[in-house]
Order: sequence, then structure tokens, then C-alpha cells
Amino acid sequence: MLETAAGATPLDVERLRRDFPVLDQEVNGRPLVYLDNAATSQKPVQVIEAIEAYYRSDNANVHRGIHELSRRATELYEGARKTVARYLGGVDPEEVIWTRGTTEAINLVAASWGGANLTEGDEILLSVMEHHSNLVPWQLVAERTGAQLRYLELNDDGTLRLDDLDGLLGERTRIVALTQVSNSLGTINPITEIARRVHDAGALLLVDGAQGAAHHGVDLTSLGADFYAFSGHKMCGPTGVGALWGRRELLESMPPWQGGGEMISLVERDHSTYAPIPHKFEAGTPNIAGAVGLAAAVEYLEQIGPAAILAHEQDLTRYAMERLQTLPAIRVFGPEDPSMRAGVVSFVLGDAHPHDISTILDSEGIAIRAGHHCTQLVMKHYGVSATARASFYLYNTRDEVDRLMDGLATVHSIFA
Ligand code: C6P
Repeated sequence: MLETAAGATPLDVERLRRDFPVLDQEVNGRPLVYLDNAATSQKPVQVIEAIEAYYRSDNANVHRGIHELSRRATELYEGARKTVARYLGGVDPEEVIWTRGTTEAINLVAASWGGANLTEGDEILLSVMEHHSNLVPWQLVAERTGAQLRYLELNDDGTLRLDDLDGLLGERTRIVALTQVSNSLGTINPITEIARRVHDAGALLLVDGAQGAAHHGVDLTSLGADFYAFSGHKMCGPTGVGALWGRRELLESMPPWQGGGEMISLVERDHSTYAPIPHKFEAGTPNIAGAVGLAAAVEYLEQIGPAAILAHEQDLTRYAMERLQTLPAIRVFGPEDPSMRAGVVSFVLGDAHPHDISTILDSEGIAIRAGHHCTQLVMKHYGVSATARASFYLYNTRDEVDRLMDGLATVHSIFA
């Protein structure tokens, strides 16, 4: 289910900003305006200090040593798994597999579930809106197994062409992999409704939650996904850590995808038996400090409340879209209704190349992203090679949107 942003208590943004030391600096002689949150978010002191405290006091390898530090590290690491499971709506912690992030989580499903279950002629349904991380792993497994890729197209307003969904779901459709929130258009997809239709057709649904988990929270007990992938670094956590959630019976039936320490039960000369989930999928020494940092990030977000964060982002998005429309030769992508999008606004401005827009804004201390945002199929749909993208998070303000507009006025005066 989508979080509803309406009625949420407004954020005390000035107070929250004090938690983010990186925001308090000048870039090119101007106070930093950080509007590249869809790429990665900044980290509050609570997260930085949790990681530091772990390395200062508790560092050891997990599940191995019978000594005090190892016990503590294991407790923190497994405790972090429980915290993440709570954030995902109170799922079973054993269904939460640590990964390096969304990309690795999707690769895990494509390689393990896909490798074991797909055969020639089976179909994988994707959408044109997907990030490359939710396309290329499926292309790789399709090549290996002979499965076919099919695509749900985009409407020009940046929504999925859901009228086509039932027609695309055929007898051979085994899995559908879709994003919860588009990183280049901002569109929030109606996952619960999609899940119902996918399940009616007898297929599984993987949800790419890279932007969803960060920007409007998630309740996996009602979302309807069979697999859910997300990254810690987009939600105030550190880089290099994220998770895959999967339904227990699916995870238990899947083969391991990487071999090594931690994931085994018994090792013989010519074969091994494997640990139960979640460890079956966690070969090698894990990113313990990353898990500790992500748990601190989750606790931080829980205190603020995902609904309030989404409401704040949508307020900034509405304001930015209104102001952008006043610029001549602006083209804004994605749904016109801000309540249908998270805090992501992609645009092109006349003949100015998005890289030039980003360079000029950077000279004024404003960080945005320019490029195809790892969504080349979206760019193709709109006939552009790149867009400029501003993306908001809980610490951004309307004043910062005004700074963006001032910067774009400079861009316009240079290119007019
Ligand atoms: N999008 C962006 O600037 P990783 O890199 O594994 O943490 O996340 C990959 C990914 C998958 N799906 C979606 C919808 C995403 O937005 C991302 C990451 C960043 O938009 C970096 S390209």
C-alpha cells in the first residue's frame, strides 16, 4: 500500500538539518544546496556515530569467535536485521538477506531464483521505467535460460500503461519485476493493485524499492510483493549495504548464489550442505558496520515518520514544479500531479545540455544530477539523451528550491 502523505505533521526541517554536518559548508563560495538525494542521501550524526562506536568498541567478525567482542558484533549485526525487518512492516527477520544494495539483491534473485526456475520460452515482464539494475540482471538470466523479456510501456505522463498489463501477463509469465518509485520520473507505481493482477496470472512480483524504501516507507505485509530489494545509502544509511526481502518458502527453495564461509552447514570433499536462510545467501564476512549504520538510519527515519517525510518531499516537489513552469522552454517529465510522485523532478531547459545545467548550478553551490540516470529506456521513450534531475529529501527547504530557480535563471540567460 502507498503511504498517504496527506495529514502528516510538518517536519521541523531547521532542527533536522543540524543532524547533517555535511550540509553545513560552502561550495564554490555559496552555501551548499544538496539536491541529489535520489543518487544518495546525506547521513545524520546518529548514523555516523553508530558506525564510529561500532569500530571503536565492538569490532569483531560475526558468528565465528566465541569471545566477547564477537558476541557483541553478532548481536549488533543480527539486531540490525531485526530493526530493518520492523521497518519493512514487521516481517520475519529470517526473510531479510543482507546485500550490498538494491543491485546485488536483484542479481541474487535473477541468478538464484531465475537460474533454478526459468526455462526456454518462459517470460519475464519488466517495464520501460526500470533502472538498469532491474533490467540487466534479467537480460543475463534470459540469455542463460532462453527465457523471453517482455515490457510494459510508459504513458507520456510518466505512468505505466497498466491497461496493457493483463494482456502481457500470459501463461508463460513467471516473474514481473517493477520499480516502486521511478528514479528518473518520480512516479509512484500502484504496486498493491499490480501485485493482485500479477498473482491472479500465477506469476511472482519483485519490487525494486531503491527509491520507495527511502521516500515513502514500506509495509511488506500488505504491499503484495514476493521479493523486495532496497539500498541503505538512499535512506540516510551508509553505502555498500542494503537488503533483499523474500517470502520464506521462495527463499528456502532457492539455491545459494555465492559460496564461501558463513553460508554452509557441512563441507565434504565434493559437496556441501547449506545453512538455513538468511545465512544461505550471505557468503563471506559481511558488511557488519554497514548493517549497524543502516539500523541507526532506520531508527532515525522511524522517529521522524515516513509519511511526514513523503509529505515534505511532495510539498517541495509541488513548489518546484510550479516555479519551473514559469521558465521559458522548460520541459518537466513525470506525472503532473505531485501526489503521484516522490521528491524527484527531471527536466530539460531549452537547448542547454543537462551536463551544462549541472555544471553552472555547481558553480553556484547547487548539486543536482544530469544524465540518463541509469534509465536509458526512459530517455528513449521521451527522445532525449539526458535530463537534469533535482531530488529532495527530509532536510531540503523551499529556500533551496528558490536557489535552484536562481541558478536556472543564470542557465537561461547564458543559453538564451
Ligand atoms: N539510482 C540514481 O541516481 P544501488 O546502486 O544498488 O544502490 O541502487 C540501484 C538502483 C536501483 N533501482 C532504482 C530505482 C534506483 O534509483 C537505483 C539507484 C541512483 O538514480 C544511482 S544510478
